[in-house]
Amino acid sequence: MSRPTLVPGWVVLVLAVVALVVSTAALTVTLVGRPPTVTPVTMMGGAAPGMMPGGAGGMMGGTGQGSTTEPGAPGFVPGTVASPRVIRVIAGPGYAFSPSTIAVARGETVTFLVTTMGPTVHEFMVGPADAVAADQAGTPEVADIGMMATKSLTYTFEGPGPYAFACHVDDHYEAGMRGAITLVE
Ligand SMILES: [Cu+2]
Repeated sequence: MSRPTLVPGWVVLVLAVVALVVSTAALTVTLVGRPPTVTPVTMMGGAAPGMMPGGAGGMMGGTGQGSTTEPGAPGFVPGTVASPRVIRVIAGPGYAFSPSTIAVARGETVTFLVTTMGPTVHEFMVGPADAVAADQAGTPEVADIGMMATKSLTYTFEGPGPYAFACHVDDHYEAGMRGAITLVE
């Protein structure tokens, strides 16, 4: 009884090894075939930060000016109340905004799309620098922006400036969670 069982056992083992080799080979082929697939994924990841100008342009397709150039640059189209220029801002991770300096044309209307990266909840306040620094009531802001959430705030820079933006959650501001707005004539 044991012999007949033993022999098929070896056969099964050999078959198992063969199957393993074949499947490994198949897996290797799959993996070898993967790089072209993996590369775009890597590119997407790498493009995420750089996506801001292009992404903003895409977002603006229907309602915005689609300008991806900076104020003062040739071809720049300032945002208007009817068609604000979209600027994407990343809050966090950590206590920082990216970008930390934003150039706007004097008088233009901008829609900030603020996305929180990381588990910490942030807010985005924009306005006259002194009001922003003091967390003055009535200063335009969007609050409670949770992880991967995006909130928008539209603001018209019609005053003399200087302008700034900040997050006043807990001690984020003191930790450096603030940014400057550069007014371009
Ligand atoms: Cu914050």
